[in-house]
Amino acid sequence: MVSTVRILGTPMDYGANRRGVDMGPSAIRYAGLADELEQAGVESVDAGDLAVPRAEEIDLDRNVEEDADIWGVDNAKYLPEIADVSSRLADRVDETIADGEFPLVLGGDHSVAIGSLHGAAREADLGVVWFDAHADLNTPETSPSGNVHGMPLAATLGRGSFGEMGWAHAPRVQEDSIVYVGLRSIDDRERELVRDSEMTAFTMADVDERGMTSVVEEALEIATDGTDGVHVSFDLDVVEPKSAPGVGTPVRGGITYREAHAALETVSERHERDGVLRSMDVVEVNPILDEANETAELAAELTASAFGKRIL
Ligand code: B3U
Ligand code: MN
Ligand code: MN
Repeated sequence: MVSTVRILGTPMDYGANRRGVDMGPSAIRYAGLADELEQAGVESVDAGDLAVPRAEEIDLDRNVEEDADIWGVDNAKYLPEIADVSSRLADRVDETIADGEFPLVLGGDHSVAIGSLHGAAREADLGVVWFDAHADLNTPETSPSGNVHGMPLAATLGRGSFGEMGWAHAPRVQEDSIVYVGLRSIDDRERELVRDSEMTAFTMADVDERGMTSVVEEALEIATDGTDGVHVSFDLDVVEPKSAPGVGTPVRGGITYREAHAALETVSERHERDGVLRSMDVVEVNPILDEANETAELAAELTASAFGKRIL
């Protein structure tokens, strides 16, 4: 069982350059996260949301020019704002672990992982299991969109130039301890980066061939090998859009509702055996794109599966 779960809402949408994903933390709470966690038998405390200024308050033209002039980075939208939120989030995650609680970061877009990984890897060698349709390994140099939610792993690994956000490089996250599950949409230049890296990538084809349980068991083997614990980063767009319609960049052919539960049940089984889970984020829920808050409900349910909720 995990220690008390501390919910750290991070309503950041700068990385997706799209409004709505900032409402993710509220939508997941509204969908019954606290009840779900109770049913999983874990205690939780809600630490509220980090302060994130609204995107409308920020002049993006100013921002882009200043990014280029001051930060030396011209293809990473809202980078100064993301750096500020990330550094505060990293402190909160680190503090939570130091207090003996379990950080559960609710995004927001996937750029929140820059802060959660940095915080979780301050006092530990950290393995990572990254559930996502996308590889999120673009750098400002390779990104086709300039959206930082496609770049968090590059920032963590110290690849590409992030100007003054270079601090995001977390040396205690080693490439060969990072494992992807569910990949199916990778940009051309990003594909080279993944292929040339030491990360392990389980694509949808691997999930088809081997089954989810076996894939996640192996992912955890790799991520725990030589590390002190594992961070699970769960991007809801890894799930088939029919079951998770409320995400900014849906990609057909994702994991099913059942596979998603099986994946996180496998994580929790492993955690029950040897306490490997250190921190987690649940990201990219955008309730505006979802008529019935179905994606947030799924996010809440899946979190409970990760923390030990079972059918019987
Ligand atoms: N790889 C694309 C698209 C993308 C990445 N992450 C999401 N979308 N959610 C990019 O913009 O980097
Ligand atoms: Mn992602
Ligand atoms: Mn994604």
